[in-house]
Amino acid sequence: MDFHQAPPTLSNTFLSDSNLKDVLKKYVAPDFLSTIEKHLDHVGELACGKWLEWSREAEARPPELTTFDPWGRRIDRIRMSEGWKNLEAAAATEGIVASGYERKFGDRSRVYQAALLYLFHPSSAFVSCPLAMTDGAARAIELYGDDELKKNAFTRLTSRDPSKFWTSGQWMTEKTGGSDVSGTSTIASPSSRPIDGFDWKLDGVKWFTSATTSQMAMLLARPDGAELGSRGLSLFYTELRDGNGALKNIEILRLKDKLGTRALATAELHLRGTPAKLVGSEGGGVRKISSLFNITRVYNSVCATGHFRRALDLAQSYSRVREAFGRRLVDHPLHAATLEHLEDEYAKCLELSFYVAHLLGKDECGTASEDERILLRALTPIVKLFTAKRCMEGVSEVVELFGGAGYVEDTGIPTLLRDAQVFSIWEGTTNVLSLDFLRALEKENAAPILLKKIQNDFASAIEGPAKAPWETMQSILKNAKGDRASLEREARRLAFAVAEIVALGLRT
Ligand code: MFK
Repeated sequence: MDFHQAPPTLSNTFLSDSNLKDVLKKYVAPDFLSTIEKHLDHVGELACGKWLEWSREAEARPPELTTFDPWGRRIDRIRMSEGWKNLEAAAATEGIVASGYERKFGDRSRVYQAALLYLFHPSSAFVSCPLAMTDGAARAIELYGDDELKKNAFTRLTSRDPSKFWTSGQWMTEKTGGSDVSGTSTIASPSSRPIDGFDWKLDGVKWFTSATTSQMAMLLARPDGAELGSRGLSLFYTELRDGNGALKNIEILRLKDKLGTRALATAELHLRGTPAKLVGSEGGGVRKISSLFNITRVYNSVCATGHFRRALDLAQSYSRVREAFGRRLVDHPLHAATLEHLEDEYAKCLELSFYVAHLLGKDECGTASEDERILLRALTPIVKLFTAKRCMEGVSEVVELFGGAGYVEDTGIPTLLRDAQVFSIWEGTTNVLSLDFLRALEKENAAPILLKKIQNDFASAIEGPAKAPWETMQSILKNAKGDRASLEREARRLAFAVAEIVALGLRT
């Protein structure tokens, strides 16, 4: 008789996730918890139903760029799948960005939002990417925008109404560099004919722009005559299209052919006199846009953790239906131990990302202590780099746990691996973030605060499971005093040691 292997299955991704429920209990008071859980139950159902179908459709129909109409007129139109559009609308309706700004649950609103995002991301075909930038743009406008930006753009970015909801791009990367933006050659000059307050025009090429179908973007450019290097950059706001949907003095040079995130339109853009507004005063562009990328880094962490969870759910499910050597995979001690190890790594990601989301919510609501504000600054690069790497390693292991099936495209497992690779690249690579952690130690004098937090709150962890990373951290900090080059060489080891200590401390 013919043998057919049973596929892995998913059920309500909230109800089946006891880890998520436990971490929520840590941060959310019981009176809020029941309201939040009701919504998450609904979202968990969508994530294994309609959203999953739409995300598959979005993956199967990647964006297509049409550069010219049949008569040779330049149109630069990107066709997105229905699945993608439906997912964007659903994200608005469920308030994935809005929940962070309505602040219905006070300083716990970011924790609630993190739970929504964590459930949404793995069934979103990376609609989570424009959402991250949208949220970051809303935060930058909240901090630096004028009344007009707050009234119009901010309201749209945080809307629950799909017909009003806007997403935002974040254009930093140019050919000269993505990590190092000091060579940015996009020039901003005062416009001789400003329209609707767009009193600057931009000229240059942006080399990587994710979610080019967004309605607006926040970007770095150099006002004509400003100093060279990153200090001469300012933060600008632009709206991409006019009332007829035509791009405003922007040409799409091409869509990127990427390893993963294939449902997401990532483009090279030529700005040719694109109308823009300055956000805040001139200068300080990198500092201002850091308010945006510190949000996207938290999003990246939550999404990487959700992505890891999805891969594990599938591997767990498969281990219960697949038999080999006369037993289910899960009944093989080594297979079970491998899964348990991955569950441990995932649990660290979950602890870290929700802790940082919790600090973010407190910071934004003005309830964070000075120590917590500094911990948020120092741990944002840490949680981003740690979750990205652990997710990628974990998903790679999951591919192997599926055997040959994990290597076959239409099982959907290879997509998980290709997509996981991006988490450690965009929004700061592992090395850039390790150095950003050093920046936080130096600029904010974060080391004593971090050490105090660890010694006070994680004492049993550093005497137990986190003993080794604790010793690593102490020896790096002690040996590198005064020698910048050796500290930089050790920055990555230091960052992972800190991540391990905090994650294990939160778990212990
Ligand atoms: C599913 C989830 C999806 C996630 C969204 C994906 C969207 C993808 C789109 C993209 O990938 S957009 C590109 C993302 N690019 C980056 O993240 C840039 C990575 N490079 C860095 O982070 C570099 O470290 C940096 C560009 C910041 C280096 O710039 P500089 O100008 O050489 O750094 P400098 O001089 O140390 O800092 C300039 C100012 O910014 C200083 O403030 P002051 O002007 O007040 O002195 C710094 O303190 C401040 N700053 C830098 N990083 C900061 C920060 N402030 C707070 N937090 C930070 N992280």
